[in-house]
Amino acid sequence: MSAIGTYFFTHFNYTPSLAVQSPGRINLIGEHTDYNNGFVLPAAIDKYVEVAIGKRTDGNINMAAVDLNKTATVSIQNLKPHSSQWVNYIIGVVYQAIHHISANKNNNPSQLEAINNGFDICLKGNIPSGAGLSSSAAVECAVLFAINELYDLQFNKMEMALMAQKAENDFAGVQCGLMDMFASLHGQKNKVILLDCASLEFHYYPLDLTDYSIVLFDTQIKHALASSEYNTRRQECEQGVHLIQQSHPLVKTLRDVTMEQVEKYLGPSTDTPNNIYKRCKYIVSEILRVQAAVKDLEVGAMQAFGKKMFETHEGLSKLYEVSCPELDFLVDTVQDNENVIGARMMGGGFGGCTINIIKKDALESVTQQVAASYAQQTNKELVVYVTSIEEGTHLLK
Ligand code: GAF
Repeated sequence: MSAIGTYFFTHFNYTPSLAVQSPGRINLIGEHTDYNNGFVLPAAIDKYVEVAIGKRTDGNINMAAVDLNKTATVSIQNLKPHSSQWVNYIIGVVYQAIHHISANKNNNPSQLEAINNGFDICLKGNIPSGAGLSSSAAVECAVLFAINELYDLQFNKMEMALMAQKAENDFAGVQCGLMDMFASLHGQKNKVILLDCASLEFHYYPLDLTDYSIVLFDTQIKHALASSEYNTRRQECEQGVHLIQQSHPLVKTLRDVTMEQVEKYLGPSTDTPNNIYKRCKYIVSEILRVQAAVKDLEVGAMQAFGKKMFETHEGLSKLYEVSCPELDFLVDTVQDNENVIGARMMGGGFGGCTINIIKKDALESVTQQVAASYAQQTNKELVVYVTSIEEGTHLLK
């Protein structure tokens, strides 16, 4: 039995029907572009959440979170946002699954009946929470994948990603985009995925880093993604779109907007609030940057790719204003280091990790140097993850 299966047995005293592993994610480039219908370039990583699940017959969902040492029970008949956020990550996707099945006119009533009988679920993981590696998306995807298998619901991965996003929006209260759930479910070993968040088309690129490693430097500052700032950025982008729409009614999102339009309708010569101008300027340039970065990847121009990562950081810090002093310090520290070809803050921001592409030969010396300066500057320990790119959500044998 898998380790998570054993935990399940300890809690519920019977053998689970199945177990699932679902990874966290990195994102090479394309930050805050997902909810603006732009492009992102994420990958699944070697940090994950595991769940084991078994059927019940009394209509309850019994949950055991091993790492938190907590349990909870709710009735499946009455799913609504819970006071404990970890519970929301589980019941939010169950609610979405039930809703999705009920809304489908050709649904199979026996599926609804089966899922309404409830289940036991046990979860455990090693994704540091608040580090910007999408531990919550990994939980949502693991639970959804598990119930999809358990009840043979036949959802495809994109449907599950969209349902998990809706669960995060409606139950966890974060107006996040699709990237994290998409990456967790669709990851493939040693490949990054270019996702077009407008058409939902995606393409895998082998990431052949040969002499380089992807390294995450964790500031240990807990990002408060659910805090108002993330949702505020979204609103500011929408306000920018709204202003441009008055002259260009066909513009629906910042994906449809050019840099010239940003300057003309939102720039310093207009009376648009400066924040709206800065946010939109960053997003429109980042959407273009991801497309150019993918061309670098295609021809193996990793130095050019890395340079774009630094540019992204500059935009996130100065224009989008979602960085923090610790993240800026970590990027500044490696900016002129010839062994680091690219670095930037990653994820929602306000803490969490920077992502760095570092020459393998120099890995130890660079990390020691960065850790020492970080400790001196902040009095905090730098936590370092050398990451590998792994398979997305899957059943555990
Ligand atoms: C968080 C969100 F959940 C994603 O949807 C994305 O917007 C990201 O921040 C920023 O790129 O991880």
